Amino acid sequence: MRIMHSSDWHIGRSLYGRKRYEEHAAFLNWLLEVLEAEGIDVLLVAGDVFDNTAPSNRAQELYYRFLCQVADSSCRHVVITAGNHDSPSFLNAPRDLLRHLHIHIVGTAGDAVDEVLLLEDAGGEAALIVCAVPYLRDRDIRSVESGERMEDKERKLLEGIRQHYVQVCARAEQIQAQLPKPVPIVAMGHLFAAGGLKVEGDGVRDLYVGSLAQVGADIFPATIDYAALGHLHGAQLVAGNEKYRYSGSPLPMGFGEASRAKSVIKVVFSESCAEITPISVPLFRELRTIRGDWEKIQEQLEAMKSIHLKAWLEIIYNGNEMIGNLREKLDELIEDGELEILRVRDQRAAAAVPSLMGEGEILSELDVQEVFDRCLDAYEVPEDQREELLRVYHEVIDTLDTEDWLAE
Ligand SMILES: [Mn+2]
Repeated sequence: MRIMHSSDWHIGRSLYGRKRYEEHAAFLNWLLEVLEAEGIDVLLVAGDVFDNTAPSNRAQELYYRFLCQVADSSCRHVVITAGNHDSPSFLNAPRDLLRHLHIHIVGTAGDAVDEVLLLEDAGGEAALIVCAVPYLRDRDIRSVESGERMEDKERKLLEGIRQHYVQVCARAEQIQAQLPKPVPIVAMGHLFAAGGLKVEGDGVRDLYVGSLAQVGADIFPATIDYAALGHLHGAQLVAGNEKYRYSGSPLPMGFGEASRAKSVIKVVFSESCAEITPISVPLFRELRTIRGDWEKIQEQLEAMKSIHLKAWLEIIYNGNEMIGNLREKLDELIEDGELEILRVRDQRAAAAVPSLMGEGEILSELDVQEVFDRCLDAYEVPEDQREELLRVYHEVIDTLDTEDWLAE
């Protein structure tokens, strides 16, 4: 059996207000070609198919069109589980219909029986067992008692996840024992395995509020031949074990991830072993960060323009000079080019903010006039400009219905 493992597509995701449908469409087209070219039998998607619980029509169109194309391809089965971003009931709604296309959906955790699938090869022979475990929600697995301490909650949560895998894997072994010859067992999961890595700006949302619940690799019994995991957006092994992997997201999720290679994982089972090969996903849109003072930023933007680079940019200004119209100046520079600036961070201005507050003060204790006065000081605005600025500021304040505004 030839398997492809992917996860964390996050269809419908935006980056600083820009939708990324084009990239998702390009990725799904590419994936379809790879499934055919590699002769893949089973595609596994380990959660976070969509970026949110109510996907737009366009996001749904991309998803269903892809599933329809896979059903027509040489790839015989698709198994999709829900992640923490997905709505379990939304994914589940078309499951009976999709089953006719050999597309298996597990949105909600429930009875172990429903999560263990026996997939057949082209000849109708049993060829693979998949433990299709979705993201386990707190309420799916933990019995809440009043007055519990945080440690108790976390302990019970981890114990619940462990127990769930014990049950599901026991069911898989039971099915295995009834087969004329053994077949590989693959476990899916959408969880944070202990020791896993996140990077700033990779868009991984914490799984459990107030919890550091991380699952040890020992939750997978030795009978598991491969664990296809989702949730962490960088491709990685779990505890150094080649058999337990995160495929990572196919798109870089933010500027912090822009230089990371993206992949899907091919797993080919033969008689005795699994051959595991990551396949690089092409970059469908450049994401670049430019950091520096004005001269450096200008120089790099000119260089990118001269080679007609088509990219989304993050600009981090860290020069000493205060540039009031930074955004305007940047927009002028990239006019008529194929560059787009998604985010501008002015570190000089940002650094000035903490100095607005004295020690032990909190913002809500200051009135609007005090905040503005401190801004004028912090940015060293010359005295002769202050009167005019103050007048305009008061005009703005007066237009706000402060009564309603403060009552929020
Ligand atoms: Mn995710």
